[in-house]
Amino acid sequence: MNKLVITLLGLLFSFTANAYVVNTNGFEFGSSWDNPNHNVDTILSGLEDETGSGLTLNMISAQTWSGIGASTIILEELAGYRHNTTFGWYDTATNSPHQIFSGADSKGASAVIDFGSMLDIGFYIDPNGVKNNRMFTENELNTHDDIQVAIFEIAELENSYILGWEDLDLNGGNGGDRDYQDMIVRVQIEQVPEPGSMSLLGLGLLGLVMTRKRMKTDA
Ligand SMILES: [Ca+2]
Ligand SMILES: [Ca+2]
Repeated sequence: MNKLVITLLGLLFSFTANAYVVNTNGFEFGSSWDNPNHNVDTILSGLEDETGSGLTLNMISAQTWSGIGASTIILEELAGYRHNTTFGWYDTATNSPHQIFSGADSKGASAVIDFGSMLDIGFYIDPNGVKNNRMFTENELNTHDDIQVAIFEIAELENSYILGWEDLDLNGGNGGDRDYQDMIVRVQIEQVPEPGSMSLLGLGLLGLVMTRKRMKTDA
């Protein structure tokens, strides 16, 4: 029984690398016009988290989230528009915008947001601070349905994502450099705590222990 518990704990807390592993799942980035001349996947693979542990970033197509709030931090801004571009969240029912970061906010700026209730939300940027340039995590809201943000799920952390924005209108493939690093933001979605989740985990362990004991008795 002790061995079983130790093995489970080991799986929960073991990390293997010291940098981020980035899986783009076949998505192709362009050649960046910015200095440094890197795409978002290269930049993210060089990141380290607070503990120096490695994390796995899987690119996903999820474009909206459900939650009661969020924690956000700007990881990087590399574009010419970086002094003016704003970032915020919107209620998908109304598309009403709520600014989180102003253009003056820069790398390292963080914020905690309360949605006011359980909502379906997305995130947006206003490139160069111009509302008419607005780009959304829901690509069907963008001109030509363009994907203006690369969204990565952090595999080892709950409800944690990294958004890498391309701030030039891709214009159906005729614009932008597709480097998706003009603004890189990490977000953690706050969800309603599930009081039963810990006791369910406990029941699962108990089930495993009981099965093993029964096998021993049979043998
Ligand atoms: Ca800025
Ligand atoms: Ca770009």
